Order: sequence, then C-alpha cells, then structure tokens
Amino acid sequence: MNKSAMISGITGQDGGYLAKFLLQKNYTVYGLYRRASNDTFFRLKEHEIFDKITLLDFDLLEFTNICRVIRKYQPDEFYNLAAQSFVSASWEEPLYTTQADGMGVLYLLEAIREFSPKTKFYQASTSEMFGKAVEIPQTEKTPFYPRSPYAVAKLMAHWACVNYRESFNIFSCSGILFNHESPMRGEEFVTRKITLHLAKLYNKLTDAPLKLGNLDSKRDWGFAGDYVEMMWKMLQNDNPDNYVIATGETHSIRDFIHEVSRYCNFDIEWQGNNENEKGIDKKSGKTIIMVDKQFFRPAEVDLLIGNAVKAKEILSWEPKVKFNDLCKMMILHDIDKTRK
Ligand code: G4F
Repeated sequence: MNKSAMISGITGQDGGYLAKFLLQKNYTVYGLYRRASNDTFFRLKEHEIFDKITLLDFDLLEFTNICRVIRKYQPDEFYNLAAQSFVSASWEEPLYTTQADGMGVLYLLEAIREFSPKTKFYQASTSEMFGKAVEIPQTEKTPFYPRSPYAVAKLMAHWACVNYRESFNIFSCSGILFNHESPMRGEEFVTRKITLHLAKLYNKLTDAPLKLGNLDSKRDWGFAGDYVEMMWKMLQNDNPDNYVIATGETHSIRDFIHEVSRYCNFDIEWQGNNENEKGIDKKSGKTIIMVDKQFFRPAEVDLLIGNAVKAKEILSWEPKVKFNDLCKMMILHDIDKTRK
C-alpha cells in the first residue's frame, strides 16, 4: 500500500517542494492549510501538483482541529512545516509566534501521542536557534543562543521533539535547517526581495532603489529543493534524531547582491556608511540599493554556517546546488517572471 504523508504549511516554499518530492515517490499527500481569502495555492499550481493533493483545513492554534485531522487520517508521516516563519515579524507578534511555533508543535505531538503514536514526525527546526553563535561552524552539538521571539519559540519546539522521543517513544525528528531559498521563496525574505527588485530594475519596470537593512550579516544559503529530500530521509532511518542541514558555506547579503547583479548588468559600488550607505551602479550612476533603518532588527544573527557532516555520514545526504547556481536560478526566474 502507498504510504501517506501529511504536510502542514503546504502552501509555503518547502511545502510545495516536499509535496512534489513525495508524490514522485507515490505517497498519498494530505496538505494542511490555513483558510485565507486570497489565493495561497499559487506554488502548488506552479509545481503542477495542486490537483494531486488532498487539501484539509488546519490551524496550529486549534487543538480540536489538530486532533480531528490526526485521528481521522493517522498518516504514516507528518511533516510540520507550518509556522510564523518571518523572524522580523516575531518582534511585533511575539505571543502569536510563540503560540504557533512553540505551543502548536506541542499540540501536534500530543495529538500524535494520543491518536496515532506510530506516525513519524518531522519538525522544521532552524539555524536561528544558534543565534549569537558560540561556535563556528554550528553542529547538532553547538549550544543554542536564540536572538528573536521566533528562535525562542522554535527552540521550545525542538526540545519538545526530543522530549517526546525520549519520554513516549514517538518517532520525532528535528531538522535544523539553515536558510534555504528558491524561486518559490516568499517575497519578504531578503534573497527573494533582492532578486525580484533587481529584476524589475533590469526590466525597467521601476526606477526606485531597493531598500534593505543590515547588508553584512552572513547566512549559509542552500536550495530548498535539496533540503526537502533530507526531511524525508530523516523519517526513513531506523532511529529518530536531530540533524543539521546546511551547505557549509557562508555569504553576506552584500555578496548575494553582487552575485545576482551580474545577471542584470549592474556593477555595484558602495558609498557612505551605516544608515547612509548606498549601492550605486558604476555604469549608469543610478542608485540601486539604499540602506533603510526600518529593516534593521532589534537583535541580529550575524553569522551562520553549518556543518552537515552527520547528515552526510548517516543519511548519505549532500546538497547539490551551490551558492552561485542558486543566485543564478533565482535571478533568471525573476527576470523572466517580471518581464511577463
Ligand atoms: O531572509 P531573512 O529574512 O531570513 P532569516 O531571518 O535568516 O530567516 C530565514 O531563515 C531561517 C533559517 O532557515 C528560518 F528559520 C526563518 O524562518 C527564515 O526562513 O533575513 C536574512 C538576513 C538577516 O540578517 C536580515 O537582517 O538578511 C538581513 N536583511 C537585510 N535587509 C534583511 C533585509 N532581511 C529581510 N527579510 N529584509 C530586508 O530588507
């Protein structure tokens, strides 16, 4: 019989890639989504899988709804990708973020414990838990130092996963994923914000400079399509565990801008300092980037770089897409999309 998988957060970047991956493996896929008045299924349509998924109403804050869904379908695997995932917003909505990203995971684990204890559970944990990193690179053993309400809530969920594994024998895995991007990335995240805006400038659809915050923080950026395979691999192993998923390379926001600019014929030179800094195209003299303090965070995560050697050794996983290829994929997609 086909295996069944339930994916919460089906409408997000990772939900689309994971659903496509599991459908190719002949899974029956249940996609859990939060009702909204706008069309949130555009990614599933772009992946051409919208009609192949059973979509179910779901809300991480509604325990009765979670219990009903788990009890009725008792899936073989549950991938919890649902969250308030925008770090910046978590300072404005700390209580909601904690409810959804922390308590929501406890609700899921309780429902599994009560109604479907054989369901294997994957939790989308995050490199943000390392925050003000105390070690470089970060591994599964690196102590955590969360720097945002988002990271604090995710840390609670991470430990709940470990605790339900050890206390109740639930097969729960925590994937500590470093930043992962793609042409399906939400437009509020920095990489996609940059590629969309530069593509619009290139296609002369706008004249306005792109406003950004801290250009010097560094992230370990991988490709989301590579990372969903690892979510699945964790649940196929004999033992549940925690895994860091990363490329092992780090780049600043500035590096990302330079790399994607090459495809837009911009040669950016930086002028000014701190809040007054600007990125100017040497050829045209036009201002392409402006630093704007509204995009700075109350506490920043300055440097993330992961060591995924455990994933390589135990699950034979390695990322395929390199930083340069990721930049190229994203900017070419957005040049094409904005042109249309
Ligand atoms: O793209 P970001 O918003 O991603 P962030 O905060 O690293 O978090 C993402 O990755 C995590 C790890 O997988 C996930 F857990 C999380 O859910 C999310 O997917 O910001 C990256 C960096 C930050 O240092 C930020 O300060 O870019 C800097 N930045 C500079 N200007 C900006 C901007 N970020 C955004 N979103 N917008 C700006 O204008």
